[in-house]
Amino acid sequence: MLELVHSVEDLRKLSVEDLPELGEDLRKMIIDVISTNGGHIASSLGVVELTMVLHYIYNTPVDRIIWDVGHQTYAHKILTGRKDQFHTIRKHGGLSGFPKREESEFDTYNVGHSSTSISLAVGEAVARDLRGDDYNILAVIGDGSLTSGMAWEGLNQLGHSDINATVILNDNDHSISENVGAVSEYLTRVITGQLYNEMRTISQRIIRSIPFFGKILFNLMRKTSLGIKGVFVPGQLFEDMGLRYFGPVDGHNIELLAEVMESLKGIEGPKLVHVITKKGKGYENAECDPTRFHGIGSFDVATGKSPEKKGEGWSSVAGRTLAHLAKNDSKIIAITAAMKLGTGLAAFEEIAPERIYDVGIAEQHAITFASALASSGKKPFVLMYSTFLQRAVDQVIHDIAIMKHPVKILVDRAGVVGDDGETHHGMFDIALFKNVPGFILIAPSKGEELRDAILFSANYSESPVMVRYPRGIAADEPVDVSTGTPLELGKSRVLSRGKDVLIMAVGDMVSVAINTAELLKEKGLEAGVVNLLFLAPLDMETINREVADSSYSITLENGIEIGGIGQQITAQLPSELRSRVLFNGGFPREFVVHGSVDLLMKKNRLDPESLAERILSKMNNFPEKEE
Ligand SMILES: Cc1ncc(C[n+]2csc(CCOP(=O)(O)OP(=O)(O)O)c2C)c(N)n1
Repeated sequence: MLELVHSVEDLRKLSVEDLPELGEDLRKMIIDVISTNGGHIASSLGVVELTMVLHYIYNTPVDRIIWDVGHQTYAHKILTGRKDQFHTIRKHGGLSGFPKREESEFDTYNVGHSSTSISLAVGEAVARDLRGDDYNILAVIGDGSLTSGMAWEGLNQLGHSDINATVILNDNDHSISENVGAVSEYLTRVITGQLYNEMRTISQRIIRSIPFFGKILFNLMRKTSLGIKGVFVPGQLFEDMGLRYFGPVDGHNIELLAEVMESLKGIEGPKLVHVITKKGKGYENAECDPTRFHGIGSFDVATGKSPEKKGEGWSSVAGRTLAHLAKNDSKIIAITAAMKLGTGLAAFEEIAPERIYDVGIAEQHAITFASALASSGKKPFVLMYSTFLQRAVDQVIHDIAIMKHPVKILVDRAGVVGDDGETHHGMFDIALFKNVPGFILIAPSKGEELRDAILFSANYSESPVMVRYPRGIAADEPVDVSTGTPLELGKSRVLSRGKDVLIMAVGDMVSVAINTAELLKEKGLEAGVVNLLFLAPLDMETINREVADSSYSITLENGIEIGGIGQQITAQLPSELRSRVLFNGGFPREFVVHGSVDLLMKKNRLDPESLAERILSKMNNFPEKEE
């Protein structure tokens, strides 16, 4: 069936009866391509029917579908004219793994972070109404994304308005892991209470059919107590907030879904449709383990197995170290905002399940929650990806730094992350946090140093500490987390010395610096390497001394160059040494697109070969040659 469909117009030529077969074809294509390219397969498989029905019933792209997070849009991409490019998804130069306006007019907004869809829908609807236009606006949001405050801020405005917009709540009971919190429990009650509700609906009908008093009695019962209201209308919470609630609807029943969506077109005002789906639907391996198949690298379709990885990843080192420390230190508490597995906290959960808090997709809350724990004598560690920590900049400053609460923030996926692209690279954490007064900022260069930085953080209670580390492999062999030496506060490490060039590097760029120094050696230059390790406080004593001992210097960091630590170092050098800095190596002030980390490094001339070339050419053209 998919061979007949190149566009939404082709889709709309089919009959509803054709859609199940089309759904099968879509699933097959998604599984085939993602098993090679990797990606967010389980979420995308779960919304195949919903995606087909939305494009079938609504007049997209005039009607607007606003996807939340956007990781579930693979069927959407295939149906909206990108079938032939789908095999390029998440590859450099190919389709993005997330909606992207530059790619298609069907992609209403560029997204990747969760819980923005309702705010976007409200904003778009207000603009539409001010223009006097008339089209439908639909926000598709998952139950996981509904755990975020931002979603409720959007609902708060929407429910209090007469804006004509529809929220489609795609409820699969999962965030990345199983969903958590009171909202999730509420939705489960709505679903499991459905039968009960149906019985109550029958009794409502009977009450209402009593001549004259029936209607009064019914209204009285609806209004008197929340308990009674709750059983009359499932999703009463949303009704109470001013949205009309429809559902729960089986999200894999195409005919029913199509009927509901069609009838909604005639209903004005804010509405919420509660659609129940199964994450990973149609691919048994993903249905059985939706968490692993949430975001996955390449895998074998038949077995669902992923290729063995060599070495130990940074997240795993962080999680295991913390778990080890937690065994003997009951004050240690681990906090994640819906990223338990990604941040390596599975190890911690095994050891101290009562001291791990998954707060849902609530980065701001996670930070402020940790602040109060720290002020009450606990040792909270918040493990969060750099890109998602952007959500909580003010909480870091206002709720932690000003009061100097000794919260420890382990910033995972700092720097370029690869295939997820510009919404997910951790480019800004150094620039955002290096100047927050009182914060200690550490960038370990290898697995053992991460372990030691965590050990330092656990023992340090004078101020908050942030430790940043990248995505990928931290050590060839599993790091021994049972040992370690805490770092010395504010001390950089001189790894080698060279009279010609000094490379001062941050974190994972230290190994790049070492390789660059080797290449320079082949060209007859003596190059030294400093592992900066502490970005705040900076070890200016060591830096000044080493810069003075080399003719030229550069800095290297996996983050944005402007406002980065390199520029800060240059600014803090005594004026007579400042001119020795050839350049500050980092990413330009642009959003970095998706592609493998190696490729992105090369493209931005941050790999050893390019760096050696840049150093040599700068030296040759340097106006104020020293010596
Ligand atoms: C602000 C933010 N924090 C964390 C994430 C990582 N993340 C991506 S999808 C996801 C789970 C979303 O769950 P849900 O909305 O229910 O969608 P599902 O994958 O279950 O379809 C999370 C936590 C994110 N994209 N944005």
